[in-house]
Amino acid sequence: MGLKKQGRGRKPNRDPKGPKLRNMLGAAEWNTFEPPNKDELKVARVYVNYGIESGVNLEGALVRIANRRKFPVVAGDLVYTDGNTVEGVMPRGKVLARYAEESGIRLIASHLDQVGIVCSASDPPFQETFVDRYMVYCRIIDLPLFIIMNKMDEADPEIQKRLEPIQAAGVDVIFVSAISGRGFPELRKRLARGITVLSGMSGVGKSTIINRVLRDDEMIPTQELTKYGRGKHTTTAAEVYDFRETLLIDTPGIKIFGFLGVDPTQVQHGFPDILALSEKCEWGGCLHQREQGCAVRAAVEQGDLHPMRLRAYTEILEQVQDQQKPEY
Ligand SMILES: Nc1nc2c(ncn2[C@@H]2O[C@H](COP(=O)(O)OP(=O)(O)O)[C@@H](O)[C@H]2O)c(=O)[nH]1
Ligand SMILES: [Mg+2]
Ligand SMILES: [Zn+2]
Repeated sequence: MGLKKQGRGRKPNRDPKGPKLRNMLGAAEWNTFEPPNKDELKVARVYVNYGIESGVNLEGALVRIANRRKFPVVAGDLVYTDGNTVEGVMPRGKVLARYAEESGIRLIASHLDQVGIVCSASDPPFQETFVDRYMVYCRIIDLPLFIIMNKMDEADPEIQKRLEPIQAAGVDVIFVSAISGRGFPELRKRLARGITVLSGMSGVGKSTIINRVLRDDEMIPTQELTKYGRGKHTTTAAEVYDFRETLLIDTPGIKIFGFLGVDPTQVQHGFPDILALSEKCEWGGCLHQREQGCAVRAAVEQGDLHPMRLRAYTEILEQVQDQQKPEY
């Protein structure tokens, strides 16, 4: 009895770790709210969340409105407003979510059509495992993904070869240099497909790319960007930029994705080589750990699959399993 009461007393809906998040990746309805008087309100797009306020695009003007604790908002959100405060949040479509031990799952950006992972061909060095994490997440929520390989003006000569397995798995790679402008016509064409989140480690060149994309396009004068406090870099927050008929969202790289509600058997969908091998596993729900008759582990032992691949997969599997622990 006492237990039940306690359970009800918690506020799962407002707690970022609450059980409502279980369906977040599927529907992204978490913490959305349709106000009863929505006909009297306007709809604005959140460009950046400053904490107590958000910078929103309201009928073409960038204005600041007050956030409300009960409706946390992220870059890309469509919110209802009277022009002064956030009064509601529309359902979010596809989202990017990260996870941290201390804070649980946090949304980063919403209403996404595609993800561009920005990587560097020189410094910081390219890491396949960084791409793996995005592949798992994006395959699970069916969000198109491509790679922007930047700094091709000083590329590591091995880089093209290292990308071959990723391209073979169906991921497009656009080779660019934000310094020389190489690859930018192709990049702009790709970015025009829809709302694109650009994500990548610090220092890979995201800000330089966005500046060049916008400047060459003559859509937003650079002084407009600085006027709204951009350019000075806050790597923790996501920010929206207008690009042609659509939007670009700058975000920091994600180390651990928010995988809550994801079934551990889905993880292999981000690893096409492991997925193909798994068809021969004895067990239907084989996770390729200690199961009998596992074809994936057998392939590693026979030298047909690089042990790094199984390790990369297992690392993400453990994150997914960790986030399923009942304390949430
Ligand atoms: N050589 C080279 N350097 C670049 C390129 N793009 C960006 N950089 C440099 O890389 C550093 C980090 O760029 P920045 O855009 O701040 O990276 P961000 O942290 O991802 O936003 C800066 O010193 C840029 O001048 C490129 O295509 N080639
Ligand atoms: Mg930056
Ligand atoms: Zn197996």
